[in-house]
Amino acid sequence: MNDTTRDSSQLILALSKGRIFDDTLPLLAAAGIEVLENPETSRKLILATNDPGIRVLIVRATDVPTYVQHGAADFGVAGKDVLLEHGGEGLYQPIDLKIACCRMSVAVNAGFDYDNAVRQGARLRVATKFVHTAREHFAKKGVHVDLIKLYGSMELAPLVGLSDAIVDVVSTGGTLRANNLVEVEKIMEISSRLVVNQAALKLKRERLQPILDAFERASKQQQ
Ligand code: PRT
Ligand code: MG
Repeated sequence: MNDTTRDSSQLILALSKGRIFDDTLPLLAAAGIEVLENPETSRKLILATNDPGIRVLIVRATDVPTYVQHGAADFGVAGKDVLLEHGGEGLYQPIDLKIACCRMSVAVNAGFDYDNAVRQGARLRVATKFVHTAREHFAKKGVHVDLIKLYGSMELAPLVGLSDAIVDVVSTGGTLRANNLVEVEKIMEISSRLVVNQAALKLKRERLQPILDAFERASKQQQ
């Protein structure tokens, strides 16, 4: 990146492709910002907007908090699931945007009696990408678990005997049903948050505040 990114009038927004990008577009529009390229068709990772002072970085969903924490991006949008795993260090989280909504749940094979296993004090093997959230959830319940860290396709783990249960985000429930899994416990509701680099919030407040205000108004109208 060139030196212009260190100019306090320049803003960098980190987004992931897919649902977060798509759901953030109307919020950007409310702030008068239009992204000039489509990340689904362009191979570019830094996208221009109609405002020469604002650019969009396309990164993996789980990497958004990291870019913002280190100031490589001034602000970003990330799911609560991702933020809980990251820990939120160096990040200011001013707005729940109420986009990309889903829930974090425990799911098992349709034939597995989860409640009984819990009652019996069985030690459960749980596969998940969300190890911090899962550890905390089962610790609160007093259930002993062996956590198996995966990076995707958690639904496969119980089907092939890798685990007794999974902790994953669910929206329609279609993926669970298609794999003969059932949701046995909801851990929490999930939505995406605006995250802002703490130093950028101070140094670039003048540029950031109108955008944060527009995001807040637009996300309230969407509810
Ligand atoms: O896909 P990638 O590995 O790059 O990363 P990611 O899965 O973290 O990113 P992405 O873009 O898929 O999700 C970004 C954010 O969207 C997540 O951090 C969540 O906060 C939120 N979100 C909302 C979801 C879903 N809904 C969702 N359904 N994230 C993932 N899913 C998955 C779910 O785990 C299941 O495997 O989509 C699949 C289909 O869900 P059903 O229930 O509709 O069938
Ligand atoms: Mg995904």
